[in-house]
Amino acid sequence: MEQLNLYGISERFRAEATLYPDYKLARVISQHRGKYKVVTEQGELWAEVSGKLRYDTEELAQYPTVGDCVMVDVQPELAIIHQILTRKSLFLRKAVGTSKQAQPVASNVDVVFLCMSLNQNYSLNRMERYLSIAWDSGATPVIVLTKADLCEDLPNAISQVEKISGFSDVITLSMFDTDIREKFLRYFQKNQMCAFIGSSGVGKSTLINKLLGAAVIATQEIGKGDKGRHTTTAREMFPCPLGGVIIDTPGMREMGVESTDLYKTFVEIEELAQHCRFRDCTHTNEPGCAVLAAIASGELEERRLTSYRKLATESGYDGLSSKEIELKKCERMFKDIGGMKNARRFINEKRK
Ligand SMILES: Nc1nc2c(ncn2[C@@H]2O[C@H](COP(=O)(O)OP(=O)(O)OP(=O)(O)O)[C@@H](O)[C@H]2O)c(=O)[nH]1
Ligand SMILES: [Mg+2]
Ligand SMILES: [Zn+2]
Repeated sequence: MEQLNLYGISERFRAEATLYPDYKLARVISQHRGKYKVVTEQGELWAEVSGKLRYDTEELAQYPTVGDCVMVDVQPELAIIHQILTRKSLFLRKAVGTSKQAQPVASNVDVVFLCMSLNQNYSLNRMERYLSIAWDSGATPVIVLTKADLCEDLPNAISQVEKISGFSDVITLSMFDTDIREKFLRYFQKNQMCAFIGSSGVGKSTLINKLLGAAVIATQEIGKGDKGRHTTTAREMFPCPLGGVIIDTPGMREMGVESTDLYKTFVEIEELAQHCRFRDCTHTNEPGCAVLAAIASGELEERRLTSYRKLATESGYDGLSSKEIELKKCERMFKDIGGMKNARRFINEKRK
């Protein structure tokens, strides 16, 4: 049972699990294109959804996601997921491409840390939008201001944010601080799940590594300046030595905020990207990248990809060059996560 305990399974889930005596309780800790990594009392295993669950499932949102407690049948090399236990919360985002279906991002989150850096990423409007959906999602939002070392007028920046923070706490930090863990201690409790969201490059993974007390997650190389790239490409869950569990998420784009402007301007790249092996493909050096393959075959001009990347950067990964694009991105993100309210209503109906 020890391994599983690290991943914070509350009594409520353990009680529900007893309804399925033929299966073992497990938690989904990461997701890689249709395959899941789950942790059971015996340790980590790859898992797949059972044929029946797949057949019975009409909506993407009903598929397992990071944070889910699931009932599995453990086979020698693989676990088969037969049942998802009732979700406490669910973050949804709209799927990339033509399908309008909402896709689950993370489930059962208690506290969501809304991260914004105190340099180019700073935007009060965006934080207001973050807050409005986070509250709506059922998780408790906490504002995290990163890269304090790069801020020229820190007292002013903080006081501006405090004016819009409402009921949320505001934490200000720099990766060079020595008291980071102390600042977060109160949010990490046994069986509690925390998720970090925010634009790419604001320092989410850097911060999580500090909280974990080790460089567990890869972070952007300092001075690499390639801001269009996402360092974190998959949602992943880590047991936190301070108590509870942490979910790291990739930056804005993965949260369903890819710009419609980009989509319309670079239709052919967006189309090609649907055929990349990895759904978070950055078209830089990934195997099975359809965009790079198209360049190699002459179907797509390299100049086109260069231009696409440049605009992607400008339209919100880190900078704020176009307020309008940023606004749209936020609206989308919040609409997606707002789907949570419906999910909760559905769950409550089901319980009655
Ligand atoms: N100066 C300064 N740089 C920081 C700070 N925190 C993070 N960085 C740097 O910012 C860059 C991005 O950090 P990451 O932790 O990879 O950012 P992320 O939010 O996880 O980005 P994605 O995974 O792409 O969403 C890295 O080069 C970090 O070293 C900070 O407090 N001060
Ligand atoms: Mg990251
Ligand atoms: Zn690609």
